Amino acid sequence: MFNQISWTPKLLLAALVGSLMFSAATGNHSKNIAIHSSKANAINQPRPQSETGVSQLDRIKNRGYLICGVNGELPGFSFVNAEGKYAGIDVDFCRAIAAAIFDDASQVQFRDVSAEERFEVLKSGEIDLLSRNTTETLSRDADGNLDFTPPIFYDAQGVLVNRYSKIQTLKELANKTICVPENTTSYDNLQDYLHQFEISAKILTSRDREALFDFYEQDRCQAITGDISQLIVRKTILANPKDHIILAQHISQEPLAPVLIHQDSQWFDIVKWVTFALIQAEELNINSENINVYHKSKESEIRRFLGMDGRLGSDMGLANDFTQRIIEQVGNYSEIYERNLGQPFGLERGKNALWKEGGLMYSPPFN
Ligand SMILES: N[C@@H](CCC(=O)N[C@@H](CS)C(=O)NCC(=O)O)C(=O)O
Repeated sequence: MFNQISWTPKLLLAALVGSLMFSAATGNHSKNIAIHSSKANAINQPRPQSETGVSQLDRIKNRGYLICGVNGELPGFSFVNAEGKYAGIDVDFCRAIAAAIFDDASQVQFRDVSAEERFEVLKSGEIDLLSRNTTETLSRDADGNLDFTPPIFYDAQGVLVNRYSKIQTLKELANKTICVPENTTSYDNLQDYLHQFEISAKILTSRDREALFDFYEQDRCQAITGDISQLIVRKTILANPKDHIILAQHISQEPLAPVLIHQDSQWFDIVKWVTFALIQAEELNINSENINVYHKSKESEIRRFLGMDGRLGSDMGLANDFTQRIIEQVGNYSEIYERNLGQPFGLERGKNALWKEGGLMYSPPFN
């Protein structure tokens, strides 16, 4: 089982500090990736399968490993932990894909990409997949020749304030300064919101999330906005975490989903059905601990799902038992969620619960 860490507050802090030090040591963003010139992009640009005859799956198999673009500095989603290993829900998702393709969840290389460069790096062909707390929006989907696979985390945009500021509603942000990261939906949504509700507040922005939290702690801004998950995680290392609250009102919904280039429907199907396999495994109560019991199952739904009958995997160019590989090596959705977000940060499942428990997580049939 991957990165099974028992998270104590100390370890958590060490991990987060370690991750921040790592980023400082390597230069804040774009640690492993430089944006190529447009000429280099043109050379690297993966051409449609119809033109090259080489599918994305074959490219990955020939290379011998998957390349995933991640945030790299966001505990719970993707960061380098105290043991120097990448961890987080976005990271485990990439490992699940590697397990499905190679029967080896470790056959994946992670590259840190900033919010600003993420879509260009994906389009340049340097990464196979962007698994980086990225919100699905129509303009991103349509505009950039990109495809979003199903969300792996349903988030919302929230606002963090000091509880002694007495700010309780978004309207009370009038005449205050609000910190927000650049090149994000958080920035666009904040502008829309202030405009729509005629709230006159100042916006203080930066590409550097850590700088924004510094501004907030120095009271250069009286509120900070972003995906609620990251506010919850980052709040844990503020000087006095209990002094800060997330307002009950939300600015927007932020479905975070993996992204790939719109060019190869087999690759899209693989990434999509790996997501569904994680959800379906939870729904069928199959996890990394009990999967052996299910090898002897006589239920046709389970036999098909685990690839003992039928050819669901091979129809997509994978092994028929790709779901077994994922569950054995990485776990089901619930295991991934608890390992990365539930246990370390106490983040409740909420919208990320299965549909039958009131959430939005739902898999179409494995038929
Ligand atoms: N989900 C939002 C926000 C994601 C996001 O990139 N958030 C900030 C805060 S964690 C970030 O990663 N900033 C660091 C950077 O710009 O590289 C989006 O897709 O735009």
